[in-house]
Amino acid sequence: MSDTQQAMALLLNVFDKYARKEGDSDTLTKQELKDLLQTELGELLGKANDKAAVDKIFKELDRNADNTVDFQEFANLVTALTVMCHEFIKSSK
Ligand SMILES: [Ca+2]
Repeated sequence: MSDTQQAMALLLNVFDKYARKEGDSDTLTKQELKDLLQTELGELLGKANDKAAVDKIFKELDRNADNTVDFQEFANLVTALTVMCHEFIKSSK
């Protein structure tokens, strides 16, 4: 597998691992998103422990406002974080 394919497989695995914890196994609830952010991205996000921050991220991701985050909505977060990392790497060169 190429690096890109590995990265995509990893993302799908992470999403699946948290989405299956409670309720619908194809979507993330707010609690599942919180667990995912804290466990997988805690260092990167830092403030993910802050309840208001989790609420804000959840609200922004849940574009169709059905109170769950599906994979398509989750992908927006991944894109935003990837762009952020890219900017960071570019600016630190
Ligand atoms: Ca949604």
